[in-house]
Amino acid sequence: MPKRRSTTAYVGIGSNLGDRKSNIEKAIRLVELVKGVRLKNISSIYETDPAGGPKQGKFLNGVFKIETTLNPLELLCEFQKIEKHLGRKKRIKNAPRTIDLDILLFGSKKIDDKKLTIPHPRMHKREFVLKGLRELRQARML
Ligand code: PH2
Ligand code: MG
Ligand code: MG
Repeated sequence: MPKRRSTTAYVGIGSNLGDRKSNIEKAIRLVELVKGVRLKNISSIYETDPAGGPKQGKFLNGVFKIETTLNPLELLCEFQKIEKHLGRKKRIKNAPRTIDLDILLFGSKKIDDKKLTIPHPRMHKREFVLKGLRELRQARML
């Protein structure tokens, strides 16, 4: 089989239901097990006020960097499996969630699909995402 090219992608991770820290740790471990995904670096995890949606608890949020040979929809599918495995039930917009894995950037790709928009349409407005991305970029220069 021909070798697939690998792409650098950045992913937002968040939790505001149950044991948030444990949910994030478990999700990261599951991401590391996905074939075709290599975890490169993780930002600090921040506690953040919920943006939008109904009244709900604070989030823990972070950003991580991967190299992947999957395409964006394959990656989305793997992340949805992990979200489901960790007990995420409803797919209601902005509802509280045990775990949320959002593809923020996928190489320099722009995607506007029913299932997936890249760059993530709200990433520029979310300070915790920008902070995490900045942190990962700085780490790369050390
Ligand atoms: N995610 C949302 C909606 N609101 N607020 C914070 N602080 N962190 C999130 O990850 C978040 C949110 C929808 O995915
Ligand atoms: Mg999200
Ligand atoms: Mg999501």
